[in-house]
Amino acid sequence: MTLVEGHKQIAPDTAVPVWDTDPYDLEVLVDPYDWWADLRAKGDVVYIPRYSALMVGRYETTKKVFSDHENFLSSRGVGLDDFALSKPWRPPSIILEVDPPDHTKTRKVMSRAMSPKVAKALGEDFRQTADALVDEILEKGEIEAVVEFAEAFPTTVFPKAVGMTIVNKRHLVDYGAMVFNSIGPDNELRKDATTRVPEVARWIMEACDRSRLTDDGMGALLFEAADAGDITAEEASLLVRSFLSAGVDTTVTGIGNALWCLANNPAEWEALKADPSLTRPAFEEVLRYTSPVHTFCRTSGRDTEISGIPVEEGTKVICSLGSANMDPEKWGDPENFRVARKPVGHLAFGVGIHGCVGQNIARAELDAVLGALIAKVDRIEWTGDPVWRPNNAIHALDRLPLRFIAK
Ligand code: OVM
Repeated sequence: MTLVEGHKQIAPDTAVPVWDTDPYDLEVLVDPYDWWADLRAKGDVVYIPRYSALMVGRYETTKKVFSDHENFLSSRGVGLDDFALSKPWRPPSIILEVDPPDHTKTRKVMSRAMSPKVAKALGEDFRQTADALVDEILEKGEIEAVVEFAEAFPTTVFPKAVGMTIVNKRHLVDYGAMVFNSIGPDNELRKDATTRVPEVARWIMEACDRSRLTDDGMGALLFEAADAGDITAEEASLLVRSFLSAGVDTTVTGIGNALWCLANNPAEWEALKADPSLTRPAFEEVLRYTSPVHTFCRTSGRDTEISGIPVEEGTKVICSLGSANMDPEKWGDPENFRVARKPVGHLAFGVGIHGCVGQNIARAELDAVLGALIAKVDRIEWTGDPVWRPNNAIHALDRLPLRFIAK
């Protein structure tokens, strides 16, 4: 069998449009919007010869593939490597890279550890931290907001929420970037990420050990589930690793992208300040408009179809959540960032049984951050040009030179 990017080479159905392009080209990753429009224009599903994979980016099709966990598996990896054929770069996640019935048990434990009740209890600390951080930023006036705001907030509140006693903020941010770059092809981004794997991954696993966690955080809730016999202690540690894989870089990106949206759309910032009840909808619109996680793959576990087109077993399907979130068929005027849109059904958290299990925590973090901004900040202005940072799965900023002017 010929392997391409760690998965089986496929012979696509003759009815599938062929598009000779690279979804992971650096230029596409830093400015994907026109490329996404081209992807949607090609059809419901396209064949990407470079990676011998299918790709979807229209809203309805992407949602359908993502919702269909019986045909489109996660257990064979959510990147281009097929775990049935090539060795994963780390022991697979027992909640992300898994199918039912195994998934059902770990998902339940993780949902409980990040329930609305847990998120609500964390809200107080999130708000205090956000208030203090915004005060600090207003004192400085001009900042590089990726490091000084977007990274600063989650790396302060999240390890605390998990109950970590050893914290290395740099490792936490880098590990997230590694995990997300690793679900792309074997390009420079992935190679760069993996050169630092041994050091960072060892630190991460140490930090996940029960002995390194307090007895009152979200981590402790997982070990309590182990004590109750719902999962094993090893599984609890691996689920703490999932917190650290998926909980830092994503929320860092959410905050950075929110600042980018608000600085670029002063009238929308004014509308938000005038009506703080739009805080939650504004964050949902940031998610729709910028898709912090832009791409995930699935693998067909059997011969199946997408939009009537045959799909053979073992086919990687690259799903562009970012493109789906900009599909005019679904959104009408997707290119306008509108805080009052209320974009119900956006795919930024995914959809179906693997939909983001941490979304309550993410929303609580952004409630706190946006709340503090609304309370204290009058204007958010550029002091230079924003720069995007390419990543195989994350659509994030690298630099946000901003000025914050107090009310
Ligand atoms: C994990 C995990 C979960 C969601 C996303 C992610 C690719 C990782 O369980 O490790 O990043």
